Amino acid sequence: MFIESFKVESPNVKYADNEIHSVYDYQTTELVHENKNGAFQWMVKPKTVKYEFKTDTHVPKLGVMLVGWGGNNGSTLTAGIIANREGIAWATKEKVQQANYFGSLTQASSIRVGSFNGEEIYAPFKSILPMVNPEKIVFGGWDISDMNLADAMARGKVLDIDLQKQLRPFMEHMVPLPGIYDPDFIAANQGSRANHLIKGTKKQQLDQVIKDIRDFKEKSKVDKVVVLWTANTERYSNVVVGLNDTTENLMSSLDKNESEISPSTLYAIACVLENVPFINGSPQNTFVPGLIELAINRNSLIGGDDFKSGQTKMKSVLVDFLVGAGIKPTSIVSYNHLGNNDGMNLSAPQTFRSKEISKSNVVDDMVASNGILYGPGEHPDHVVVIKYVPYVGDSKRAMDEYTSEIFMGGKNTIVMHNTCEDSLLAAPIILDLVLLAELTTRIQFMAENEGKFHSFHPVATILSYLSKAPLVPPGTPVVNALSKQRAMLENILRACVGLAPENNMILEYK
Ligand code: NAI
Ligand code: DG6
Repeated sequence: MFIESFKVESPNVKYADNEIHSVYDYQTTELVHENKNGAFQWMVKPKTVKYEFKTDTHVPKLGVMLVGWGGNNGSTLTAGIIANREGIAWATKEKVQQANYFGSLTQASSIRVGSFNGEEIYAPFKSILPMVNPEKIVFGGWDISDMNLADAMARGKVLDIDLQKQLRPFMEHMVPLPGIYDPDFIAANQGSRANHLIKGTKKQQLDQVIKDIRDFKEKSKVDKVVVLWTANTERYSNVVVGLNDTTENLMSSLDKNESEISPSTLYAIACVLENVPFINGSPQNTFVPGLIELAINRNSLIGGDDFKSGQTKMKSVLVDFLVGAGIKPTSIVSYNHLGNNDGMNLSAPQTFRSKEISKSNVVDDMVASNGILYGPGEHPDHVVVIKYVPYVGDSKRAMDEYTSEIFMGGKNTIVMHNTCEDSLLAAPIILDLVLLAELTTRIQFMAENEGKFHSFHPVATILSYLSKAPLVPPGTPVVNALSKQRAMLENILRACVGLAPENNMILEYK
């Protein structure tokens, strides 16, 4: 059964006018190893830590600024939200289609809240805590192409034409702000669309982005802004001692107009200085060490990297299943071809390399979790190929072959073929990222020995479910397995309303 909303009744939860306060017992373990009479022994000690959470329930008017607003993802997301807001329906060759939020964790998925009369009861994911309504978001952003969003939507060739016609009047007046362009960081084939640029030195470009954020906030009368990079994939920046390894060096390199500071890093510095959450939806190393240090010192949220939309999402489910079932993946080969502007940009070796890195590291935690299957340092062969095929446009083809070793030397080969509009997978993920980033800035918590409330670590691991290569604070485990990432996010939000983690034991019926 599905219910629309719920409220928790418990001595551990108080719903006040402006906040939800919860007291929560976190059940965890402490590991120690001992040498007893010459024998090495691991001891696992269960422990309970009391936490308190408080969530500000005042939902702000949210502004979202997209870097690369006029791209396929940016224009598709904007169009999709307007279509939902306006209740637009359009004719396809099969039926009359209604706007929806399919593919969005926050808007279109559910959580289990319990059972009633022998039936499982589910509620919308977004009903756990008050979240921004997507239809109230004010969109803005930058692009190095001056095309308005209606024309950009047409250029993207993602949405049905009847829908585009209805959306055009809502999008024609939306024109991105000029963007920071550095041809050294993206493919040369992008030069022809770069006609809308912030001029000047790197410092002047940074100052302009800061001014843009302030002006947007003022003009659109929003309470909060979140910025998200959905612009072209850049090449990696070189991380060099003295250049960008510390905040001091990064800021002094900025003053020296050092060429190795990428456009994405400039936008991110601007956001951190303005205390505006910044999310990187592409694979490049925008978050160089000096920037991470700046974000930590200023307690300003950063999250990324690279949207986890299709092939990688499937990989982080399938490999988790195989390794969890005691089956040993030994070779993973992932091809994809696509014909949109992202594909064209990725046809250059340097930008492809950024994507290859983020697509390749996604099974490491699952492999490392099973020392029965894999010896120390052992890893499956893992190859990623991306080809640009203009004809298929945004309709990406992804082909994967997983070969595994099974019982008694047998081999098991699974082959998958997925065809799907790339931007229709990415757009709802962008929405989730901005909504969850905003929500997490309203949550404060403390452990029993901490004495005062604080926010989450500014490096937002809570967004991992949506990222191919989750950015984590130094010394923190990276989790790629999709089910674990979702459970982490859901269980933290449940803790904020005093609900135990979903453990699927259903002991009541055993
Ligand atoms: P796109 O090429 O259609 O859009 C990118 C936009 O960014 C373009 O309009 C371009 O003019 C603009 N741009 C480039 N550099 C800029 C800068 N420095 N400042 C402002 N604007 C700039 O690409 P699409 O398909 O929208 O993808 C965007 C990004 O998202 C790419 O990096 C892609 O790899 C990444 N991504 C996409 C996924 C998907 O499923 N669609 C999944 C994972 C990541
Ligand atoms: C080709 O791989 C283009 C990329 O931008 C991907 O579409 C994107 O990274 C999505 O990757 P995945 O692995 O999440 O489907």
